Amino acid sequence: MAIAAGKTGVIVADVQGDFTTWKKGSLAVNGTDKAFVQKVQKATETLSREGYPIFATQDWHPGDHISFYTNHPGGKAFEVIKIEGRTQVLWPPHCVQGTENAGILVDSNLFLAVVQKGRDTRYDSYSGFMDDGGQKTGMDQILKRNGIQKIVVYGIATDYCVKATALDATDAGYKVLVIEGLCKGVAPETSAKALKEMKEKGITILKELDLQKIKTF
Ligand code: VGL
Ligand code: ZN
Repeated sequence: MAIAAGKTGVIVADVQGDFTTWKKGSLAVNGTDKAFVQKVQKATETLSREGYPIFATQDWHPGDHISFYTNHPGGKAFEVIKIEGRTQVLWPPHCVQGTENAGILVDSNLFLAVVQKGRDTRYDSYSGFMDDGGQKTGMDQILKRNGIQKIVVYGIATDYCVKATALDATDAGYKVLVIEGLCKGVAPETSAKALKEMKEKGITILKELDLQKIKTF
């Protein structure tokens, strides 16, 4: 194992069938074809081989989840509404617990732990650390238990899960690096804004996987 690798972990965010064009997902994000997922798989294998512990997030909703437009009479897909003062995008039903397309497409043998999120019907949860109601997932504890102080984040979607996870990690005191070329976003404008916001928060953005830069960030 590489000497400097001990304190850095990797979070692979929501690389699940429903978010991909490859699997004809219900919330397929542009550019998430088979080649993209294979690129993420290869990069994750490389980082694992280099000794970095790999963690994953998995969007894991009950069928009656608040984020599904089908659970709001008259609601439309991608409509933005307010719920108790919170902004909520109404999504097509996706990542329903136990369905095939809720499965993670990266080889699960690479993961030390998978953190599921969005399990509470009442709250959405883009972040791997906590939901919109402030309820924490196990992520922070798991990372701490493994001595992780710096994290590398990539996956789907740049403008939702990747952004929220990276920002929450920063707030929780981790140093964070995002690999842009291993992410895809729901929309170009919000993805550009997300990258800008992350940079402004002090998050390092790499275009592509660069082991030297990951060793020293
Ligand atoms: C996500 C949309 C809906 C994400 C989750 O984790 O990026 N996006 N649910
Ligand atoms: Zn979701």
